[in-house]
Amino acid sequence: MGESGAGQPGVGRVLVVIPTYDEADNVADVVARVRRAAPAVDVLVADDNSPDGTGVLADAMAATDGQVHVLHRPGKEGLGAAYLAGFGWARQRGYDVVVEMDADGSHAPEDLPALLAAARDADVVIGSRWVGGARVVNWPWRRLVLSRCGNLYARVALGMPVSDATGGFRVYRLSALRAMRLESVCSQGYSFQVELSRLAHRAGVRIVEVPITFVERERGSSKMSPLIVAEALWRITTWGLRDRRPGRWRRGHDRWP
Ligand SMILES: Nc1nc2c(ncn2[C@@H]2O[C@H](COP(=O)(O)OP(=O)(O)OP(=O)(O)O)[C@@H](O)[C@H]2O)c(=O)[nH]1
Ligand SMILES: [Mg+2]
Repeated sequence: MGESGAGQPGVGRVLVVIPTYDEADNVADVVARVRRAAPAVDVLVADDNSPDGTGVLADAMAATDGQVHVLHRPGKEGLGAAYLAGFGWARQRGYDVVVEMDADGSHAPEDLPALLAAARDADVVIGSRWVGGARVVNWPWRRLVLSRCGNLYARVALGMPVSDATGGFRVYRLSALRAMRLESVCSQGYSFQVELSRLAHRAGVRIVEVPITFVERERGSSKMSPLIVAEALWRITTWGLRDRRPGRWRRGHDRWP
Protein backbone atom coordinates (compact mmCIF):
# COMPACT_ATOMS: atom_id res chain seq x y z
CA MET A 1 0.00 0.00 0.00
CA GLY A 2 1.23 3.53 -0.74
CA GLU A 3 0.79 6.62 1.42
CA SER A 4 -2.28 7.01 3.55
CA GLY A 5 -4.22 10.09 4.60
CA ALA A 6 -3.43 11.59 7.98
CA GLY A 7 -6.94 10.86 9.19
CA GLN A 8 -9.83 13.13 10.07
CA PRO A 9 -9.65 14.83 13.49
CA GLY A 10 -12.08 13.21 15.92
CA VAL A 11 -13.01 10.51 13.42
CA GLY A 12 -9.86 8.58 12.52
CA ARG A 13 -8.68 7.05 9.26
CA VAL A 14 -11.33 7.41 6.58
CA LEU A 15 -11.79 5.46 3.34
CA VAL A 16 -14.28 6.74 0.76
CA VAL A 17 -15.53 3.74 -1.25
CA ILE A 18 -16.84 4.63 -4.72
CA PRO A 19 -18.42 1.72 -6.61
CA THR A 20 -18.23 2.09 -10.38
CA TYR A 21 -19.74 0.47 -13.39
CA ASP A 22 -19.27 2.32 -16.68
CA GLU A 23 -18.44 5.66 -15.12
CA ALA A 24 -15.54 6.66 -17.41
CA ASP A 25 -17.09 10.11 -17.89
CA ASN A 26 -17.32 10.73 -14.15
CA VAL A 27 -14.69 8.83 -12.18
CA ALA A 28 -11.75 11.25 -12.56
CA ASP A 29 -13.87 14.25 -11.68
CA VAL A 30 -15.46 12.73 -8.58
CA VAL A 31 -12.16 11.39 -7.20
CA ALA A 32 -10.43 14.76 -7.76
CA ARG A 33 -13.30 16.55 -6.00
CA VAL A 34 -13.12 14.18 -3.02
CA ARG A 35 -9.38 14.72 -2.71
CA ARG A 36 -9.85 18.51 -2.81
CA ALA A 37 -12.82 18.60 -0.42
CA ALA A 38 -11.31 16.25 2.18
CA PRO A 39 -7.55 15.94 1.68
CA ALA A 40 -7.05 13.69 4.73
CA VAL A 41 -9.22 10.84 3.45
CA ASP A 42 -8.27 7.94 1.19
CA VAL A 43 -10.34 6.80 -1.79
CA LEU A 44 -11.09 3.28 -3.03
CA VAL A 45 -12.70 2.89 -6.45
CA ALA A 46 -14.48 -0.51 -6.49
CA ASP A 47 -14.86 -1.28 -10.18
CA ASP A 48 -16.71 -4.29 -11.58
CA ASN A 49 -14.54 -4.65 -14.68
CA SER A 50 -16.40 -1.83 -16.49
CA PRO A 51 -16.37 -2.35 -20.27
CA ASP A 52 -15.87 1.40 -20.80
CA GLY A 53 -12.43 1.38 -19.14
CA THR A 54 -13.35 3.07 -15.83
CA GLY A 55 -10.94 0.74 -14.03
CA VAL A 56 -8.03 1.78 -16.26
CA LEU A 57 -8.75 5.46 -15.59
CA ALA A 58 -8.87 4.75 -11.86
CA ASP A 59 -5.52 2.91 -12.08
CA ALA A 60 -3.99 5.98 -13.72
CA MET A 61 -5.12 8.15 -10.79
CA ALA A 62 -3.85 5.60 -8.27
CA ALA A 63 -0.45 5.59 -9.99
CA THR A 64 0.06 9.29 -9.27
CA ASP A 65 -1.74 9.61 -5.93
CA GLY A 66 -0.88 7.32 -3.01
CA GLN A 67 -4.24 8.09 -1.38
CA VAL A 68 -6.23 6.67 -4.31
CA HIS A 69 -6.68 2.90 -4.59
CA VAL A 70 -8.55 0.60 -6.93
CA LEU A 71 -10.30 -2.68 -6.20
CA HIS A 72 -10.77 -4.61 -9.44
CA ARG A 73 -13.61 -7.05 -9.31
CA PRO A 74 -14.17 -9.66 -12.02
CA GLY A 75 -17.64 -8.63 -13.22
CA LYS A 76 -20.88 -6.79 -12.52
CA GLU A 77 -22.34 -8.09 -9.27
CA GLY A 78 -24.34 -5.10 -8.09
CA LEU A 79 -23.78 -2.19 -5.77
CA GLY A 80 -24.16 -4.20 -2.56
CA ALA A 81 -21.45 -6.72 -3.39
CA ALA A 82 -19.05 -3.94 -4.42
CA TYR A 83 -19.61 -2.10 -1.13
CA LEU A 84 -19.17 -5.24 0.98
CA ALA A 85 -15.86 -5.91 -0.78
CA GLY A 86 -14.83 -2.30 -0.17
CA PHE A 87 -15.75 -2.49 3.52
CA GLY A 88 -13.69 -5.70 3.84
CA TRP A 89 -10.75 -3.94 2.15
CA ALA A 90 -11.02 -1.12 4.71
CA ARG A 91 -11.25 -3.48 7.67
CA GLN A 92 -8.17 -5.43 6.60
CA ARG A 93 -6.20 -2.18 6.45
CA GLY A 94 -7.27 -0.80 9.79
CA TYR A 95 -9.50 2.10 8.71
CA ASP A 96 -11.82 3.52 11.38
CA VAL A 97 -14.52 4.84 9.08
CA VAL A 98 -15.87 4.15 5.57
CA VAL A 99 -17.90 6.45 3.36
CA GLU A 100 -20.31 5.35 0.61
CA MET A 101 -20.55 7.65 -2.37
CA ASP A 102 -21.84 7.32 -5.96
CA ALA A 103 -19.47 8.09 -8.83
CA ASP A 104 -22.03 9.94 -10.94
CA GLY A 105 -21.79 13.32 -9.22
CA SER A 106 -25.16 12.99 -7.47
CA HIS A 107 -23.34 13.07 -4.12
CA ALA A 108 -21.34 16.27 -3.88
CA PRO A 109 -17.88 15.60 -2.42
CA GLU A 110 -18.11 19.15 -1.06
CA ASP A 111 -20.74 17.87 1.42
CA LEU A 112 -18.27 15.31 2.78
CA PRO A 113 -16.70 17.54 5.49
CA ALA A 114 -20.15 18.13 7.02
CA LEU A 115 -20.88 14.39 7.05
CA LEU A 116 -17.50 13.63 8.63
CA ALA A 117 -18.01 16.36 11.23
CA ALA A 118 -21.32 14.72 12.19
CA ALA A 119 -19.51 11.37 12.51
CA ARG A 120 -17.65 12.68 15.56
CA ASP A 121 -20.81 12.07 17.57
CA ALA A 122 -22.43 9.27 15.58
CA ASP A 123 -21.82 5.73 14.35
CA VAL A 124 -23.74 6.14 11.10
CA VAL A 125 -24.27 9.41 9.23
CA ILE A 126 -26.82 9.44 6.41
CA GLY A 127 -26.56 12.21 3.83
CA SER A 128 -30.27 12.88 3.52
CA ARG A 129 -32.39 14.34 0.71
CA TRP A 130 -35.45 14.50 2.92
CA VAL A 131 -34.54 16.56 5.99
CA GLY A 132 -34.71 20.33 6.39
CA GLY A 133 -31.97 22.16 4.50
CA ALA A 134 -31.52 19.42 1.86
CA ARG A 135 -31.93 20.07 -1.87
CA VAL A 136 -32.66 17.78 -4.82
CA VAL A 137 -31.60 19.31 -8.14
CA ASN A 138 -32.84 18.31 -11.62
CA TRP A 139 -34.62 15.13 -10.61
CA PRO A 140 -37.63 14.29 -12.79
CA TRP A 141 -40.88 14.19 -10.84
CA ARG A 142 -41.14 10.41 -11.31
CA ARG A 143 -37.89 9.88 -9.42
CA LEU A 144 -38.98 12.29 -6.69
CA VAL A 145 -42.25 10.41 -6.21
CA LEU A 146 -40.47 7.04 -6.24
CA SER A 147 -37.98 8.16 -3.61
CA ARG A 148 -40.57 9.80 -1.35
CA CYS A 149 -42.95 6.82 -1.55
CA GLY A 150 -40.14 4.27 -1.18
CA ASN A 151 -38.86 6.02 1.92
CA LEU A 152 -42.31 6.36 3.43
CA TYR A 153 -42.92 2.66 2.88
CA ALA A 154 -39.53 1.69 4.36
CA ARG A 155 -40.07 3.91 7.39
CA VAL A 156 -43.53 2.54 8.14
CA ALA A 157 -42.84 -1.12 7.26
CA LEU A 158 -39.58 -1.28 9.20
CA GLY A 159 -40.43 1.18 11.99
CA MET A 160 -37.24 3.15 11.41
CA PRO A 161 -36.90 6.83 12.30
CA VAL A 162 -34.89 7.50 9.12
CA SER A 163 -36.03 9.98 6.44
CA ASP A 164 -33.74 8.77 3.65
CA ALA A 165 -33.27 5.02 4.07
CA THR A 166 -32.53 4.57 0.35
CA GLY A 167 -29.84 7.26 0.10
CA GLY A 168 -26.32 6.16 -0.75
CA PHE A 169 -24.14 8.96 0.65
CA ARG A 170 -23.20 7.73 4.11
CA VAL A 171 -20.52 7.42 6.75
CA TYR A 172 -20.13 4.25 8.82
CA ARG A 173 -17.78 3.61 11.69
CA LEU A 174 -16.19 0.17 11.26
CA SER A 175 -17.23 -0.60 14.84
CA ALA A 176 -20.86 -0.02 13.79
CA LEU A 177 -20.50 -2.28 10.75
CA ARG A 178 -19.18 -5.01 13.05
CA ALA A 179 -22.19 -4.58 15.37
CA MET A 180 -24.53 -4.69 12.35
CA ARG A 181 -23.50 -8.28 11.44
CA LEU A 182 -23.18 -7.82 7.71
CA GLU A 183 -22.90 -11.59 7.13
CA SER A 184 -26.68 -11.63 6.78
CA VAL A 185 -26.82 -9.03 3.96
CA CYS A 186 -28.64 -10.38 0.93
CA SER A 187 -29.44 -7.29 -1.23
CA GLN A 188 -27.86 -6.92 -4.63
CA GLY A 189 -29.00 -3.52 -5.86
CA TYR A 190 -30.63 -0.48 -4.43
CA SER A 191 -32.20 -2.21 -1.41
CA PHE A 192 -28.69 -2.58 0.00
CA GLN A 193 -29.02 0.90 1.51
CA VAL A 194 -32.35 0.07 3.12
CA GLU A 195 -30.95 -3.21 4.42
CA LEU A 196 -28.01 -1.44 6.06
CA SER A 197 -30.33 1.20 7.54
CA ARG A 198 -32.40 -1.60 9.05
CA LEU A 199 -29.36 -3.43 10.44
CA ALA A 200 -28.02 -0.18 11.94
CA HIS A 201 -31.38 0.55 13.55
CA ARG A 202 -31.65 -2.99 14.93
CA ALA A 203 -28.08 -2.90 16.25
CA GLY A 204 -28.96 0.25 18.20
CA VAL A 205 -26.04 2.29 16.86
CA ARG A 206 -26.26 6.10 16.80
CA ILE A 207 -27.70 7.24 13.43
CA VAL A 208 -27.87 10.90 12.41
CA GLU A 209 -29.05 12.48 9.17
CA VAL A 210 -27.34 15.47 7.63
CA PRO A 211 -28.91 17.47 4.76
CA ILE A 212 -27.19 17.18 1.38
CA THR A 213 -27.58 18.69 -2.06
CA PHE A 214 -28.38 15.81 -4.41
CA VAL A 215 -27.87 16.46 -8.12
CA GLU A 216 -29.18 14.26 -10.96
CA ARG A 217 -26.32 12.66 -12.90
CA GLU A 218 -25.25 14.72 -15.92
CA ARG A 219 -23.05 12.17 -17.69
CA GLY A 220 -23.09 8.41 -18.15
CA SER A 221 -26.05 6.09 -17.78
CA SER A 222 -28.14 5.11 -14.77
CA LYS A 223 -28.00 1.50 -13.58
CA MET A 224 -31.43 1.79 -11.97
CA SER A 225 -33.92 -0.70 -13.38
CA PRO A 226 -37.44 -1.94 -12.64
CA LEU A 227 -35.80 -5.12 -11.32
CA ILE A 228 -33.86 -3.12 -8.75
CA VAL A 229 -37.03 -1.32 -7.61
CA ALA A 230 -38.87 -4.66 -7.43
CA GLU A 231 -36.09 -6.17 -5.33
CA ALA A 232 -36.33 -3.26 -2.88
CA LEU A 233 -40.12 -3.52 -2.58
CA TRP A 234 -40.03 -7.26 -2.10
CA ARG A 235 -37.26 -7.18 0.49
CA ILE A 236 -38.74 -4.30 2.52
CA THR A 237 -42.05 -6.18 2.66
CA THR A 238 -40.33 -9.41 3.76
CA TRP A 239 -38.24 -7.65 6.42
CA GLY A 240 -41.26 -5.73 7.65
CA LEU A 241 -43.24 -8.93 8.18
CA ARG A 242 -40.29 -10.71 9.78
CA ASP A 243 -39.45 -7.81 12.14
CA ARG A 244 -43.02 -7.62 13.35
CA ARG A 245 -43.21 -11.21 14.56
CA PRO A 246 -40.59 -11.23 17.35
CA GLY A 247 -41.96 -7.88 18.58
CA ARG A 248 -45.38 -9.42 19.02
CA TRP A 249 -43.92 -12.44 20.79
CA ARG A 250 -41.91 -10.19 23.09
CA ARG A 251 -44.95 -8.13 23.99
CA GLY A 252 -46.83 -11.37 24.65
CA HIS A 253 -44.10 -12.68 26.94
CA ASP A 254 -43.92 -9.38 28.81
CA ARG A 255 -47.56 -9.70 29.71
CA TRP A 256 -47.08 -13.30 30.74
CA PRO A 257 -46.45 -13.56 34.50
N1 LIG B 1 -19.06 -1.79 -8.79
C1 LIG B 1 -20.34 -1.60 -9.15
N2 LIG B 1 -20.87 -0.36 -9.12
C2 LIG B 1 -22.16 -0.21 -9.51
C3 LIG B 1 -22.97 -1.26 -9.95
N3 LIG B 1 -24.21 -0.78 -10.25
C4 LIG B 1 -24.15 0.56 -10.01
N4 LIG B 1 -22.90 0.90 -9.58
C5 LIG B 1 -22.42 2.24 -9.19
O1 LIG B 1 -23.24 2.65 -8.11
C6 LIG B 1 -23.45 4.04 -8.16
C7 LIG B 1 -24.96 4.33 -8.22
O2 LIG B 1 -25.48 3.85 -9.44
P1 LIG B 1 -26.46 4.71 -10.35
O3 LIG B 1 -26.56 4.14 -11.71
O4 LIG B 1 -26.07 6.15 -10.27
O5 LIG B 1 -27.80 4.41 -9.63
P2 LIG B 1 -28.74 5.40 -8.93
O6 LIG B 1 -27.96 6.53 -8.33
O7 LIG B 1 -29.60 4.59 -8.04
O8 LIG B 1 -29.62 5.85 -10.15
P3 LIG B 1 -29.63 7.25 -10.95
O9 LIG B 1 -30.35 8.19 -10.07
O10 LIG B 1 -30.36 6.96 -12.18
O11 LIG B 1 -28.23 7.70 -11.17
C8 LIG B 1 -22.68 4.55 -9.37
O12 LIG B 1 -21.42 4.98 -8.97
C9 LIG B 1 -22.59 3.30 -10.24
O13 LIG B 1 -21.51 3.31 -11.13
C10 LIG B 1 -22.39 -2.58 -9.96
O14 LIG B 1 -23.01 -3.58 -10.33
N5 LIG B 1 -21.09 -2.68 -9.57
MG1 LIG C 1 -26.96 7.86 -9.45
